[in-house]
Amino acid sequence: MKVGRQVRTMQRNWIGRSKGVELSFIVEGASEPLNVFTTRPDTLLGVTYLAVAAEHPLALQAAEKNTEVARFLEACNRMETSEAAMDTMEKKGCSLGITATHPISGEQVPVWAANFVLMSYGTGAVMAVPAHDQRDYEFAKKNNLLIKPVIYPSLDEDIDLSEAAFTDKGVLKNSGQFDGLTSAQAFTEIAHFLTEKRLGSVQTNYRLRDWGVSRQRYWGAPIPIVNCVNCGAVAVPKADLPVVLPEGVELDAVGSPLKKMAAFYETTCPKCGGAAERETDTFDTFMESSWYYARFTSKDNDNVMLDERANYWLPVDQYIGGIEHAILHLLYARFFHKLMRDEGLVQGDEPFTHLLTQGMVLKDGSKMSKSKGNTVDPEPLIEQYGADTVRVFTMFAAPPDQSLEWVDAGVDGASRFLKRLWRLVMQHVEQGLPADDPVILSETLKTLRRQLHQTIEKVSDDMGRRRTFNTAIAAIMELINSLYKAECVNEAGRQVMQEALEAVVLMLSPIAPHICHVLWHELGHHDSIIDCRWPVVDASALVQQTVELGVQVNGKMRARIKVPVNSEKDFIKEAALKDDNVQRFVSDKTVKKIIVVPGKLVSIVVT
Ligand code: ANZ
Ligand code: ZN
Repeated sequence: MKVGRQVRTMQRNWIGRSKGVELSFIVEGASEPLNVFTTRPDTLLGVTYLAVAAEHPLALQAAEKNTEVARFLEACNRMETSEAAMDTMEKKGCSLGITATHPISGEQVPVWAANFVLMSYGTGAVMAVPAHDQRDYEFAKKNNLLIKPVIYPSLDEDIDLSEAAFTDKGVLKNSGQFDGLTSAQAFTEIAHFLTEKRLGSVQTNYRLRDWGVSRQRYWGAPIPIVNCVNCGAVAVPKADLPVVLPEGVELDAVGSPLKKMAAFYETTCPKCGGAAERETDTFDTFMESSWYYARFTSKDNDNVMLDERANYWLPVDQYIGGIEHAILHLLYARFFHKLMRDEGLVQGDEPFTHLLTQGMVLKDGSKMSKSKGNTVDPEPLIEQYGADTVRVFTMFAAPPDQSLEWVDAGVDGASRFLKRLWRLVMQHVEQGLPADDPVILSETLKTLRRQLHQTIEKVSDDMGRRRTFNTAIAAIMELINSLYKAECVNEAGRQVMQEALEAVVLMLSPIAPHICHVLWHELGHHDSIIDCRWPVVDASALVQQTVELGVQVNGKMRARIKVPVNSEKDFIKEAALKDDNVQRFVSDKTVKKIIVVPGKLVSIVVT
């Protein structure tokens, strides 16, 4: 899956928008009805019990009178309640000894407490439909609870509930007035029925929890709020901003040291002037990392968060980060950007245009990490080979979105490559720079020039669009091989060599800036390479001037000839017959027929 789509899916799941119905079951003797949230109101007539979270008020109430319930809740308190843990742990429960009235059938259904119900989602209670929900099914089997099927693939098909629940949508049965409706129709009809009876309503729930942005820590941006007993939370007036944290703080104690620094927190209320306290919590670091990219555009402005430069630069063209940021950081940054948009600080809807999630650097197959002590410090390598070499090596080792196995020996290869380029430039400039008088290029030089411009085309695409720097470097390496082999002795040859070396140095300069800067000057320039334009593809150089054709005599390949593109057929026939090797097979025979397959083949038939 493309990363962009993958990240969007992860964010969508994280937000977890879910449309369902919230409905009430009346509990005999309880002051409040028991509310549940369901995404499958079509299964309502299949409800055979209700399950509440261990922290649910009904469970707590039952525990007061029932020691078994109390013990169960106690055990639940000790369990991990992360959703991941919930999925795999054993489903346990305990009857609360009470029943609730089914809103449609009027039947009494037992109420249980269960460890798989989250207090923090929906209403903290579920209507259990063991015939159509696998979790409810397992729980019902284990606790001998009723399983009542109400959804079937069609009216004349049966379902098999001996092994598992039937979780697909389908057609309703055993559901009284709703029999025969499809699941989708029943969603609407049952929601309507419950709304009319004031027993329920359509609800949209989100898995996403509120983002608590404050932390009880010293490090972090101060929250510019003053807490006043009379006025509540009051914003620090603009004139008093920024609130600056005290320095020289002792960080050894538990809890925030700010709470112990009266000099920091004792203040007066901006509203009523009474004694008040400054907020001692600071912002979560995610808070600032959610908009730093925007602040970069206006970093020297002390009066506002962002000025008009933000709209000039934003959105960020290319954002790079690890996949571990797919959800929290990237989602918060998007929220924050929309907040800034609504406040009129930025114009666009999204902070980043493209996302590249970089791979990991591996050493001996495992992730480099400080705790494992298997990290490589690039400093000694930079010391030994220079930063350019280390950069070429890293960029060449793998495409940026894949993991890279760090092999020290690879640095040597990168070093040899740069030295090769260095020698090629030096050999060339030793003979003085070529003049730029007009010249006629031989076929060989035209071919070389074609490879040069094909390389510019490929490298531009690899770097600019595909972001595969490794294949860009590989293409430059191939070009350098060809330049070594080429005999560029005459004026025309030296001009092509000059053009090629300039392009190579320009293309390599983002990756090996130092050496390229020097080579650029060696090639006769006085400006800085960093200010120079990227090389441009000469479309006319890409046109293949000659084409190679195979020549067969009586079906056997005997030669390959080169002819100018768009040659006349007669010219091609003549060229084929003139070839030395072809002559050996035709000279003493009679040519019966010559067939030319344009761009491919000449076939000669002799007897
Ligand atoms: C009855 C039912 C029948 C359900 C059926 C599903 C299938 P999403 O899509 O994630 O929103 N549920 C509701 N609140 C819960 C809680 N606090 N803890 C654990 N589970 C809870 O899931 C909604 C479904 O998850 C709800 O729909 C409910 O089970 C359960 F054939 O209700 B359903
Ligand atoms: Zn006040």
